[in-house]
Amino acid sequence: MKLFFYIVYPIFFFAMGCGIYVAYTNADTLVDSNYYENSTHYFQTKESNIHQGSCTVTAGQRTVTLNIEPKPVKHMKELTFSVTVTSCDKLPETLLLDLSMPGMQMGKNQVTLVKKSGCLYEGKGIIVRCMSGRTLWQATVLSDTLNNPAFVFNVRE
Ligand SMILES: [Cu+2]
Repeated sequence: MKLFFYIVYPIFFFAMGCGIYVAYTNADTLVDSNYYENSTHYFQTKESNIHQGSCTVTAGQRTVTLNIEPKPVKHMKELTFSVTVTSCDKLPETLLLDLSMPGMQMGKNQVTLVKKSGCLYEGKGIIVRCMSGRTLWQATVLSDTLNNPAFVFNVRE
């Protein structure tokens, strides 16, 4: 009987050791290394009230502010999108603003924002009316330097 435990115990601990080893080596694929960064980004993309004023998100040391005129922001109307970045050093003369619907595949809709003065970028575009009746849209500044800041807002009738 004693001999039986002498054999079973090493096998048991070996199996446990293997389990811990596998858990450690797989840990990186299960949990994002920038988990905290991603979660803060999530809170940044909560809905903003674009109808009252501009919306600001922070991107590292910079802040990115989106404004859409005229207000309230409506579908099928020519809109002026302005993005102000502080500070805007090392940024190109144009930025792309991607208009999409969260969780929905819409046609590609991108507005080219041209640097007007200082750190202000401006461009014109149209937000189409969605067949589903949903009005939640997301405007994303496509810039790796800025960590692709996104603004989520509801478009009015
Ligand atoms: Cu849609």
